[in-house]
Amino acid sequence: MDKFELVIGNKAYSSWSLRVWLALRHISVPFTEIRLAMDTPEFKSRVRKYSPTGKVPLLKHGDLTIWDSIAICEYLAERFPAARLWPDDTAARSVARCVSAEMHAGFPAIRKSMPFNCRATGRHAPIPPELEAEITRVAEIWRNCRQQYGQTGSWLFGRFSIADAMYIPVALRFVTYGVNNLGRIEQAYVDTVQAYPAVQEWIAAAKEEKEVIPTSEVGA
Ligand SMILES: N[C@@H](CCC(=O)N[C@@H](CS)C(=O)NCC(=O)O)C(=O)O
Repeated sequence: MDKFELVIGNKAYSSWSLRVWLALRHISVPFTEIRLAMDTPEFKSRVRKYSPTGKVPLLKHGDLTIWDSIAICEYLAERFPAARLWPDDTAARSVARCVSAEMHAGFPAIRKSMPFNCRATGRHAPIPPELEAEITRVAEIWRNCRQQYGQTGSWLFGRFSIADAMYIPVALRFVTYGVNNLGRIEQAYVDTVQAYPAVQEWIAAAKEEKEVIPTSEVGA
């Protein structure tokens, strides 16, 4: 099989990179990681060599280039069915796709007011009503998925799935910005995320990074 190359941004700041990295790690296929430091003078020219959008993440597999996180996850799910990156049950799979799409396309207030910064804790973000509403919706998604589909494990649909890859960076944002008024089920999900070895490995690597992007360092 052709080798996989994953182009990512800073581990400290790139939530979309984390999502696909987690999916790749889950299927246990070897891959080469190409890390491009974002917000630097050379980032755009370097990333343009790989990506038509000038954004990360991007997966190269042989001649194929895939430049969007959901498309990368779907590709991996198709190529590695044994990894069961989506739930087996049709209804659960449809819901998993809905909540994944909701994350991929939505939650602008969370993204804007709580920039991904997995090295940091103890940060504070003002919580205007639109941010509160999005936090409430995320909590509702986690609670509903765990209650309806999560009986076989501690992830949203029991086993780890693409839906978890999508929401893990949100859980880490809640840790960074101290969103701790979650219900018992949702907090248990955050605990699952924090205890996951792949997440711990990513955060440890992020802590080794030297670059600082001031616009992502908020709430100190
Ligand atoms: N829709 C894209 C979003 C990718 C994206 O926004 N990536 C950010 C990093 S998390 C990026 O490349 N930012 C650098 C820039 O825009 O210069 C996906 O799902 O992959």
